Amino acid sequence: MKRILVTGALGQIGSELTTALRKRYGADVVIASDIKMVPRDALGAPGPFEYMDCTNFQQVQEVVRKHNIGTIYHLAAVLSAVAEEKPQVAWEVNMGGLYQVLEVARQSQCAVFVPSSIGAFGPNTPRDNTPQDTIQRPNTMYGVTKVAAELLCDYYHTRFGVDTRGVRYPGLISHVTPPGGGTTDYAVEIFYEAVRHGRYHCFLGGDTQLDMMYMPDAIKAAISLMEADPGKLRHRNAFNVTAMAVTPEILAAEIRKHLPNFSMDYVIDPVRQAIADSWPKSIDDSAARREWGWQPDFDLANMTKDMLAQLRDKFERAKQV
Ligand code: NAD
Ligand code: AKB
Repeated sequence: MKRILVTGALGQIGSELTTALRKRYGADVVIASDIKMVPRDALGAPGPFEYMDCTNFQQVQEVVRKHNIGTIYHLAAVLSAVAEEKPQVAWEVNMGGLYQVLEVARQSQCAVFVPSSIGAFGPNTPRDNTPQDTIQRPNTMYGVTKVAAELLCDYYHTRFGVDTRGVRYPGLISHVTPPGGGTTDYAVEIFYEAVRHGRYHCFLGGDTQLDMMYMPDAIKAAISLMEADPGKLRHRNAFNVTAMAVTPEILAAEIRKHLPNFSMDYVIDPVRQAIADSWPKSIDDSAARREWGWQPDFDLANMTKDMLAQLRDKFERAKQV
């Protein structure tokens, strides 16, 4: 039986995607992998784990052969803020890692899911309701790797028949694993700080608008796209997907409906502000809706309610340990 490999499985998305895949297909069917070692209880549903550096062809090949892998969810990457600090490392991991994964996938006939990002757009892209097919000239190393990754995945599909698929995620909001160094991390930190301290120092300006999505929808998008009828997919790499467009002020106002004393001030980080200012304010995900039935379950109101409840529980449980 063909199994599923998740790279970068201990990250913000991987930790929840691995759990969801194990619940859907069976714990032994899903192999988690990362360059970090797995801490006890890191993944909600336990199962096999491999230490694997995605930039190392031999390691990826061995894991794929050993476990008879048929599908790879390739999540290992360096995110936007860290990529600006360490552009050489970002290129090596985001492009070098993807190349090795695609080469192994070509040889072993695996399907591959690769997430792109709103970071694949740049300052010349139309910023409102950004179309699926439009100008992509990002001015960040993260963006350069994301556009190149979309193109490389298209190439492996048309040239070698590898079943590559991907979405352009917006900022992802979640409560299981903290984000790994992106520009949209503020939208997660704001919830942690609101619940723990009742205040937050935001590193983006209050009116900086970016698209966001709650993690259960991000997981749903990845699995639905990989299960979609390939005959219906015109845009494989990568589909715009979104759930809500928010600013720090809008998020703070929504949080105040539950925590009226919550306060926020600003300590702007010029690097992350410049990155955010080069990204779309909102994106058009009608191609995903049309081609594989994409639709988010969470809007701003029900995401905020759930995030706050989940974090309260999480901190309560931590106190009892
Ligand atoms: P993350 O930073 O939380 O996790 C990445 C994981 O990759 C980490 O656990 C890290 O240890 C691992 N990793 C790093 N280098 C590796 C290597 N050489 N070999 C194997 N593993 C390695 O990232 P994430 O937020 O889970 O993002 C996953 C993917 O989704 C990335 O491609 C990212 O660009 C994309 N994405 C994320 C978001 C978001 O808001 N989280 C939004 C858009 C796109
Ligand atoms: C980041 O901010 O780098 C990510 C992304 C939107 O790609 N969250």
